[in-house]
Amino acid sequence: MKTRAAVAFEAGKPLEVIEVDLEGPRAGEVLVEVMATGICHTDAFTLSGDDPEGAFPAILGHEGAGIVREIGPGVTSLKPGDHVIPLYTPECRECNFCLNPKTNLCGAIRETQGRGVMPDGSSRFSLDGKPILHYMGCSTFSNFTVLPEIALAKVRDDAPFDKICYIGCGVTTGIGAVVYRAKVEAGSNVVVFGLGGIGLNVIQGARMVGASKIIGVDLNPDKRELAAKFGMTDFINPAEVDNVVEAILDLTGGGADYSFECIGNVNVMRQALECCHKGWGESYIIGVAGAGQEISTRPFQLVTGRSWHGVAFGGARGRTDVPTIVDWYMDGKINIDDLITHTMPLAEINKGFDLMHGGESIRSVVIY
Ligand code: NAD
Ligand code: DAO
Ligand code: ZN
Repeated sequence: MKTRAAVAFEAGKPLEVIEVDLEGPRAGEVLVEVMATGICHTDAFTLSGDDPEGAFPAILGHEGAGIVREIGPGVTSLKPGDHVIPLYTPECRECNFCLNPKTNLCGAIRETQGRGVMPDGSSRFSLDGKPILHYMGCSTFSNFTVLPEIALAKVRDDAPFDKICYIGCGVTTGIGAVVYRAKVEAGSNVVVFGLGGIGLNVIQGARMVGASKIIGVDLNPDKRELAAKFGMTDFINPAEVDNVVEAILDLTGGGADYSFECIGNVNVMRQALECCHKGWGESYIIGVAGAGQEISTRPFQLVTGRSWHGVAFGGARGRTDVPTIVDWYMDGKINIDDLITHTMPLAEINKGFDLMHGGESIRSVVIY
């Protein structure tokens, strides 16, 4: 079939919205009509050429929601008409990662997904007979896409696509880090570095579990108002204090129970560890640092009971946990609407990237 898609032909160039060829689903695969997709920093990172795994031409996009239109042989858990959210972190429920309760990183299709192809090693997208690569196993910047069955979460069919697409990455990454990975207890002190599309979701996750103090740290004072609406109780602008770590130790009476780095800055990662309470404070790295960068601290920080962790996709097991997060949204337990600051048709997708680079949007969503 033909489908309209925004194709990344080259690093550093705008996407081109054109018609491409899409082969139907093979065994274990599913054809999905994408109804809406968010535009995330990771798409921009790959498009910039800085992503060591980035390859071109490719159809980017990994934060979508849509409807199953056709299933390939052997697919048993989905049928045409089902509403789904694509998962860049799949859940096969059989590999040694999925069988270990300590992780949400499924290993079943990791190698081919990283190369931009389906599990059988080939691409379903092409133009003039030449393959176009998939991206993060999702390629939601195409109106129709093909995914493995294990990379789709089936969700309720009364949830709006233009909001729940954000659960495909940002919402789950932030809220999940609090709920599934750190398992923050009610009454905890939480510090969130970076109040963007991820950090604001960490904040609302912390509020949801009943954290008592939720401190937001951001260089941009304009983030204060929105973060307060999502549950932030205190704000620190690093440019206005002598020492961020000291300021947090003072505010918390000794340090954070939990901290989350949501920027991708290795210097801030160190601050996030060192603002933790001696004896028990836990720091979680969510931000993705540039290729080749390294973190450092004095080992005595760890000897004295602080611990350093990282988390991908909020520690969520997509097929199991994503439907629950959709329920939280539909039940009014979490706010997505106020984070979606801009919407646009596919033809204007490059505008969404410009808004992100200009710091003007939290999330732009393309509605097909
Ligand atoms: P964003 O740009 O919307 O937000 C970053 C915020 O950090 C901005 O508000 C900015 O003002 C602030 N900031 C920048 N430098 C700062 C500093 N030195 N001190 C304090 N504040 C500072 O980004 P986002 O979409 O929220 O993404 C955050 C990070 O999370 C990115 O690195 C992204 O790649 C990563 N990410 C990780 C996962 C995962 O699973 N681990 C998933 C999605 C995104
Ligand atoms: O299993 O080795 C692996 C890779 C898992 C991918 C997790 C990616 C998380 C961070 C990237 C940002 C996502 C938008
Ligand atoms: Zn698995």
